[in-house]
Amino acid sequence: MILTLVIANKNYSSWSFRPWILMRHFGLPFEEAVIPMAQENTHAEMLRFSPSGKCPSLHVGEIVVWDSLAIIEYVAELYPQTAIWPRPRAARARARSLAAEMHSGFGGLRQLLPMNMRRAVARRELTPEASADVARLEQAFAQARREFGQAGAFLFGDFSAADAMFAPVVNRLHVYDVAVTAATRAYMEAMMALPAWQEWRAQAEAETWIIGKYEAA
Ligand SMILES: N[C@@H](CCC(=O)N[C@@H](CS)C(=O)NCC(=O)O)C(=O)O
Repeated sequence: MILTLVIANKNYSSWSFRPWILMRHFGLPFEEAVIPMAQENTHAEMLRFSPSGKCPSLHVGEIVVWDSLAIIEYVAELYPQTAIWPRPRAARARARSLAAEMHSGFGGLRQLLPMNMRRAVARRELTPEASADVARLEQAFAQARREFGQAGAFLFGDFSAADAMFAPVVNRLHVYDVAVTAATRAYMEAMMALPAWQEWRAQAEAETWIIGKYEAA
């Protein structure tokens, strides 16, 4: 069984980063294909792989799964021996709640601070909406770590799907030099030290596509 993950630019595609870091971290074998964004044929190319016309999508034989969270759930089903979601039910419920909250929310932060893996660290002033998102993020991180994460450095102790969903947010907090608590910073450092993170980042840095709207100072 070959899994093929179709993703967009590693430098910019936050939605692609989530399933990719999850699958790579857990050592799940997959092939990948990259469709660069903002090209003349981007939409047509993306439509060839997913009816949503977006990346990421996962292809397993005849099965096509699109949307980051659906891909993560599909992979969790495919590899039940791997603790992709935390094992204890209460922790798993919280992890899924946080993943869903990330998937549907934090628009102020996402709009102001686009993921940009190779951006040099430089502060950007936050809008009130982005500030409110950062406050909620820090509250959610602290609460998960306090209640479920004491045994490790991640939200639920060991790295899980919840951390994968927040990986792009960690990049944003870092490269836009957002002021965060020491506890959030420690969590960010643990995320950025992951071999899978380092690998994605190195490959993002090697890309030559530049998308102006995501690069504005
Ligand atoms: N809700 C979707 C969002 C997917 C999405 O918006 N992907 C972007 C790339 S990060 C995309 O494919 N945009 C289309 C384009 O750039 O033409 C998910 O979670 O996967």
